[in-house]
Amino acid sequence: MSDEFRNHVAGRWVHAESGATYENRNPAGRDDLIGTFAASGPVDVERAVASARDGYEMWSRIPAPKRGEALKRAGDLLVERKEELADGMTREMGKPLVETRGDVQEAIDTAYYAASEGRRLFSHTAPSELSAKMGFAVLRPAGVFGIVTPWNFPLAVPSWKIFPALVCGNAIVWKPAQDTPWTAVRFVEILVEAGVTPEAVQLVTGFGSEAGEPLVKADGVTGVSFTGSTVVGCHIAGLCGARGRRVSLEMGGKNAQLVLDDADLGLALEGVLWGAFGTTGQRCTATSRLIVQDGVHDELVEALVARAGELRLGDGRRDGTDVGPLINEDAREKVDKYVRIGQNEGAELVLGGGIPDDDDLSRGWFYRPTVFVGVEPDMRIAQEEIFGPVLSVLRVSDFEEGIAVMNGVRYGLSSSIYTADVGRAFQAIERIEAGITYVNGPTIGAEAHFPFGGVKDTGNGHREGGWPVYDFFSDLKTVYVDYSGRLQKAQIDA
Ligand code: UN1
Repeated sequence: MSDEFRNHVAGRWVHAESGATYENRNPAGRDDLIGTFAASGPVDVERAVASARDGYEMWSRIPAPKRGEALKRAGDLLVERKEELADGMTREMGKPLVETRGDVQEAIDTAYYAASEGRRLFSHTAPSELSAKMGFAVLRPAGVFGIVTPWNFPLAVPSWKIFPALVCGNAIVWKPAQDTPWTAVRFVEILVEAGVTPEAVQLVTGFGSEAGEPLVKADGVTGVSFTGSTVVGCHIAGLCGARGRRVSLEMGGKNAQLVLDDADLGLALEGVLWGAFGTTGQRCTATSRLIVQDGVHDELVEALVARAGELRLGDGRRDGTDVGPLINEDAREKVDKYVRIGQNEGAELVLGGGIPDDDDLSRGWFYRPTVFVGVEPDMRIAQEEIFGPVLSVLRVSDFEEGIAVMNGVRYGLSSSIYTADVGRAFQAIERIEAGITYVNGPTIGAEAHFPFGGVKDTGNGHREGGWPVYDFFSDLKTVYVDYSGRLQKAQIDA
């Protein structure tokens, strides 16, 4: 007997209208069935959005500081259940417990930040050009937001969207990735238990084409916040554009770590191991290119191959596991396809490049940490997002070439430079085309209270995290108060 999980619609836990369900299994061992989940369709989405409109009416009238208090309680519940959530999340998507604990912690940090934002939600005021007149702007709740999220950070990434949306007074309809519905059910339970108006939090699980797309198109949706691939994100943006809806997109990456001759190589090595193989390379911030200056190239590559070859693949719930499985069969096929592409392009495979043959890994979607050297900037493995444990190493002769290679891709999310030269570091900060640059740190490690997002094909100009996200989830109203007692004409009487 496995557990059966439902949608959260109109304040109740309900089956999909059609009764359809789907199974979700552990990617580290496919005979471990986590449960069955609602395979939602357009009718479920329509009901959820209709109820969310009511939820919005109720929740938006609660003063923002009080909304913040509910989020504070949600943060406290996440603290209490951290271990249980981390364990379930690892079972559901595979990354080691140390990482899923970090995922929960990121949601806790976001909860507390958003909770305190209930007492700020600052806006601007400025002097009027006329006397006895005042102007200021206020943030207002905007409506109902469609939230569409990925499986690689099943709690952290949704929390970046849902906590800010809620503290701003909106209702949400959430379509989580089909591979991580368990975490979504648990998160919604926590939000309701913490005191968020139940109708302000609607959950419809299932597949993109059957539930995600109807959500983006549904009447009554004010805007959409999406994290996922660039192809899907641009499709969603088209649907939103045609309907005049706001949309925040967090999409692909091809992040690079640049190591100059004067870098601390030990530090650079630790950084690339964590950046490339953490979360099995399944992060939008993962290091998928290592760009190394001539003078230290061979030494760094040799150490990298030795260390990466020692990483222990396995079930993330088992002690000692460094790298978990890929999320599913399609993901593993995609990674393997790119490895063949890299070989055909003439890159040299120096580590991994296949499915491990150990018996106890055969039930999961494991893939060996893989390193290519001799990669040229125009090869597909240097240009396209692979989303797996595959690192492409590129050799450059100097800083200028390093920056050119770094910027020579369509994406621009995260980036990193290792150098002891402060001037070079600041030049890199100025010239790297990315939303995030780390100096002497890996490409991963974003913190909840700083803006997160990318340039070029990674995003559409919005940011999550930090302070800017509260503007996305609010409407801005400008207020003029004329207390002169006479008609004053702006621009004319001035
Ligand atoms: C993502 O990969 O979708 O900086 C988000 C990091 C994490 C967030 C990653 N804190 O890698």
